[in-house]
Amino acid sequence: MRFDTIIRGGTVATASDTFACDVGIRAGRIAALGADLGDATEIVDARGLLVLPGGIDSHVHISQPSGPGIVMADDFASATRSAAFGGNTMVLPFAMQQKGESLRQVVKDYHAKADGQCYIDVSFHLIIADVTDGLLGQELPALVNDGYTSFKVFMTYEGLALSDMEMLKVMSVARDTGALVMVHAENYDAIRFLTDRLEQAGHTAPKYHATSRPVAVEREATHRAISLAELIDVPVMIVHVSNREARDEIARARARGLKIYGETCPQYLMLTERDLDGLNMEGAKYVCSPPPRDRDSQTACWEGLQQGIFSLFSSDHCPFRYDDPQGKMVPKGKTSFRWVPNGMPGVETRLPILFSEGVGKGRITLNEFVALTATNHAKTYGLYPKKGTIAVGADADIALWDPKRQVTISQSLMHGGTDYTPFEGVEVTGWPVSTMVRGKFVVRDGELVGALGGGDYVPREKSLLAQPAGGNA
Ligand code: DUC
Ligand code: ZN
Ligand code: ZN
Repeated sequence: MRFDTIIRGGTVATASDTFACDVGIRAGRIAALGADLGDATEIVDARGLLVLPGGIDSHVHISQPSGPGIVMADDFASATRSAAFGGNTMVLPFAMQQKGESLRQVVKDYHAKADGQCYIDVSFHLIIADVTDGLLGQELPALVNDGYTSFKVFMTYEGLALSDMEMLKVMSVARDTGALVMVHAENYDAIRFLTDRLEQAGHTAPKYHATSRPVAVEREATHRAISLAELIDVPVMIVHVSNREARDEIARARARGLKIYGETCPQYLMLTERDLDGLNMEGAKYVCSPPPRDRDSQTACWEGLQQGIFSLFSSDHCPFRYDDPQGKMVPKGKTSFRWVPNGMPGVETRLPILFSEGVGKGRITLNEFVALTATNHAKTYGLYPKKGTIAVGADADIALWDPKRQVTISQSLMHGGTDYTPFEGVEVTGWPVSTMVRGKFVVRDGELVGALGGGDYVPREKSLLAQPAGGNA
């Protein structure tokens, strides 16, 4: 039996096993695993390399409206190119509704931005900002039916924050439709109160962004989100958890049998609020929400990954240029941290950081790495087993990974639209050398070889976590 491609001589790792094995690919899918697979149009030599399911980054922001005068640094082309160089084969950005907009129209608009502009596969979560009867009764159920099976709600941010009543209504639709709710958990009023007070005291530098959103703000909202989910009996993913107290809220809920899941991100393992205290506006590079915390929070996030309290490790890639008035430089007349756009780039550095700091330093196993960066994302968001694993029948979405390559992370190595990386100077061991989507190389030996438009939009099934029988992500 002839294959299009055989990846020969590598070590395959999945979320459960590691084994020496060749991979036979036909028509974009994995068609055989084993030794002596025979002949192929192309033989790829993977000796010395790990053959991993391509990373799935299920939390990225691309081309999202970000306030007057602010422009996100990545469009779909640059974000998916950057993701591919980082070993990813799929990303899940958000189609974000703003007040007064039809969600269906928003989704159409995002498709128009993404169509023909992706190097790797994409699928959209929804962001719900305007909880109308029409949205709850018609648009949302119809969109879930059409494969938009997860949506994010915010408990903070001007124009986005939902009231508890609105959260309950959205959760109720999620329960009825089998969709998964993602929650950004921070207390809006508390942040506004603290921000006003800091500004009145003249505390306007970027570092006060962290002061304006202390742990209690996140812990309280996490607790409230969990309580609301318990009332509705709906599974919820608490995204970008930054600290021990919020983590423990999730752990306690799970111990009580609730389907409450957690995600953390590289910034919460690698940065602290001291990074926001740079010269001039340097700290603005690290302004994101929730903010990076302290060493104990980093430890708590590692433990969360090790103990399965967090099943997802995502980037929360939300890129703005630093040296740019449309990015992190506060525009004239807007004098405080309040106006610095929240978010940092990270889609290209997520995998090397977790591999090096996690697998390389003995904190997690290689199989846990695969679960946290690919398989669990596919299970959580209705893509498994088509995506997120190396198995016969799965899409041939593969990262060829050099476990020994030593790299110092630097902006000069990045392929996205921003002008900085928050992880500048971090030394990692382990690097993706090639990325293949549905059997075609997008990045090969560090060179972009994929075609713009080679990435497809992928409609999704319902989350395994939202099925009555539960899932195991
Ligand atoms: N916070 C978010 O909620 N989203 C994007 C980036 C950020 O910092
Ligand atoms: Zn968020
Ligand atoms: Zn986000």
